[in-house]
Amino acid sequence: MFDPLLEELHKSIEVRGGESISVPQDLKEYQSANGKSLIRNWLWKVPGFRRWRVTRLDAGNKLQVLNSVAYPDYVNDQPLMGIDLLWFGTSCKLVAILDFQPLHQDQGYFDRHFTELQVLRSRFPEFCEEAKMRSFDPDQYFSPWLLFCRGGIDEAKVTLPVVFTAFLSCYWNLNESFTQNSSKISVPDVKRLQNNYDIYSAERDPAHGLFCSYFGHTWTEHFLRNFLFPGV
Ligand code: BLA
Repeated sequence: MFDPLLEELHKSIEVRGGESISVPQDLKEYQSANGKSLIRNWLWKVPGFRRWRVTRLDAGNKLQVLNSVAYPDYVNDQPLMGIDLLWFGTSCKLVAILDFQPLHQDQGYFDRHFTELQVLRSRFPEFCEEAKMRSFDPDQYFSPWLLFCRGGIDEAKVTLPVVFTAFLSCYWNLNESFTQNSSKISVPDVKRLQNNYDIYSAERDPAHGLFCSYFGHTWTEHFLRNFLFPGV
């Protein structure tokens, strides 16, 4: 389901000078004991970013996932880029979340970094669902303009590809607008806030149980600590 989007993401990273970093074999690709689920992970070193991770989970008809987080360099206080796309094939349900994940919730920060995302969101009413969150707190590391859709096949096949391209382009524009003087949060504070994102996300991650059931507790802990949230 998400392979064309995965390819688009990787191409857009490569075009901007991204270089793939080697991932340890047991994290790069790992199969569930019953052979029905495969998880693949990529790491990129992209100019302007200290880390960019990408995950693709293929659990057949049950579940397809594309997940990615980009962490800007510590000299840059811009939001992280977060993407979580899930397709539950048996019930034909899409859950898609794309956001510029803010380090702070204050108005000045939003004014500096979220003008374009605000405009983008207004173009896609299907992705303007109110963020009713069960695991996360919408006021921590999510923006008021996150693109959130709980939909079906039409949203997955027709709207999502358009939203995805526009969203990526909007995030690249933001990153390209960065100049040495534009960051208002100090380097140690950006570092602390980015690491807190990892700590917060590791505690709340709604996929934890799912990973344990597919890949076992030991591998899941290794994956969370060493790949998804190394700042923990
Ligand atoms: C929800 N994400 C979910 C859910 C699952 C995953 C199973 C619950 C689905 C549902 O609510 O119906 C799955 N998350 C994953 C998987 C990975 C993962 C497989 O991280 C693999 C790496 N989540 C993110 C990022 C964002 C994010 C970067 O990892 C930000 C864009 C958002 N996921 C997010 C939100 C929800 C969610 C907001 C709804 C959670 C809630 O209801 O509180």
